[in-house]
Amino acid sequence: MNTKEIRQLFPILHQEVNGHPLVYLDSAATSQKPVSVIEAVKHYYERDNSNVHRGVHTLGSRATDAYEGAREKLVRFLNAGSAEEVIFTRGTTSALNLVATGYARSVCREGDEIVITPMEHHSNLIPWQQAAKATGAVLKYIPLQEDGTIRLEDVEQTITERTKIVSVTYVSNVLGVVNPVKEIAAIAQRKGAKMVVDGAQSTPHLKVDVQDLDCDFYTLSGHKMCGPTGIGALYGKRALLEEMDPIEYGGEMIDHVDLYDSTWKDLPWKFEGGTPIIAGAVGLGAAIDFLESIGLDEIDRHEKRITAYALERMSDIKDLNVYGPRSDRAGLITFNLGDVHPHDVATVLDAEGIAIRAGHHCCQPLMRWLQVSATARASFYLYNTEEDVDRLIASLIKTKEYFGHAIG
Ligand code: 7TS
Repeated sequence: MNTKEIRQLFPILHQEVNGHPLVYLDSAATSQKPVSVIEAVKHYYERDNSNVHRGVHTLGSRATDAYEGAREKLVRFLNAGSAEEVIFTRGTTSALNLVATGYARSVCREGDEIVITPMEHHSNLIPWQQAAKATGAVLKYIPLQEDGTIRLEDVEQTITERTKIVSVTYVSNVLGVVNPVKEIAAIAQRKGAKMVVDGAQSTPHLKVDVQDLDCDFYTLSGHKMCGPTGIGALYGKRALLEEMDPIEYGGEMIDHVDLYDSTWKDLPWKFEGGTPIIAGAVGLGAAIDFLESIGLDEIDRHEKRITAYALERMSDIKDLNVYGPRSDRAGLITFNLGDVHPHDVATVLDAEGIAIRAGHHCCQPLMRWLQVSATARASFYLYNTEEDVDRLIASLIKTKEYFGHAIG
C-alpha cells in the first residue's frame, strides 16, 4: 500500500483546519486512527457489548472472546511467551506505575539502586523516583553524550551489583534517540538487575520482540499505535509477574474472598481489577491487524525516509536548532527556531493547519539538560508525506520572517 492509499484509511486527515488542509505532525503525542479501528470499536458497542469473564449469556461470551482475542494478538505482536505475560493497562504510564509499585517497592531495600536516564518521560521517571524514596533505594542516571545518546561503557559503569532495576526508554520522545535496550538488558541481567523497557515510542514504529530483547518488563500505549486511548499493556516475564502482588483490588481479579482474607486469580487477570477497557482492547486488536497488514519494517523505512528529508530541508533554515543525534534516529524532530518561543511557532503553524507539539514534552529534566525551557516537535507516522514536510518547512520559513527580530 502506498502512502496515498494509507491516508485514505484515516478519515480525520481529510479536513481543513483554519482554512488549510490539515497536516498532522503530532503522532508522538497520539496517532490518528484508521477506519478499521473505528469500525471495530463501533461494531463492538453495536453488537457485542457486555461485561467480560462474568455472565454465561451469549453477549458476555462474545465480549470475553473479543477481549481475550485482542490479548492473543498482542502476545503474537510482541512475541511474548504466553497470554499470562500480557496485562492490559490504561497505557504506558499505568504499566510503569504497576512495575514501580508492585515490583520495585517489594524488592528494593535501603542502599539498593534503580538506574534510569535523564531522557526519560516523566512516566518513566517519577514512579522510580517515588519508589526510591519509599524504599531508601538510590536513583542513578546513565549520563548522556553531547548528542543525547548513551554509551554502553557508561551503562556498564552505572549499573552495579546493588542495582535492582534498570528502566530505559527504547525511543526518546524528544531526542529521537533509539537506545540499545537489548545490550542494556544483557548488562543489567549480568549484574543481577531487572530490565524495564518503556516502549511507548518504539512499539508503533519498530518490530518489537520481547523475547529477543530479553527484557523483564515492556510497556506500550495503544493510542500511539493507531489504537484507542485508554488502553495499553504491560509485558512481564511470567516468573516475575507470579511473584508480584496486585496493586488494584476489587472485582475481576479475585479467586476467593473471605471476610478477612482473599486470594487472587491467575495471571494475567490478577492485575486487571475492575471492569476492563473492553472496547479499547478490541480497538487495539484491530490496530495490531492494521499495522501488521502494512508491516512494521515498511513503516520504519517510510518514517526514516520522511525524517531524513525533513532534516535535510531543515538544515537550510538558518537559526533552526535540531536536538538529538543527526543519524540513527526515530521519526520525530525536536527543534527551536532561534529565540522564538516554541508555543509561538506552534501557534503560527496551527493557523496554517499544521499540528506540531510545543512544550517540555513531559521531560523537564531533559529540557534542563538541553538548557531550554521548551522546544517544538514535529513527529511523523505512516500517513505523513514529503508534501507534509514541504508545508512544515514553508511555514517555518514564514514564521522565521515574522519573528525575524527574535532570531540572532
Ligand atoms: N514514555 C514515553 C517515551 C512517551 O513518549 C510517553 C508519552 C509516555 C511514556 C506516556 O505514555 P501514556 O500513553 O501513558 O501517556 N509521550 C507523549 C508525548 O511525547 N507527547 O504527548 C505524550
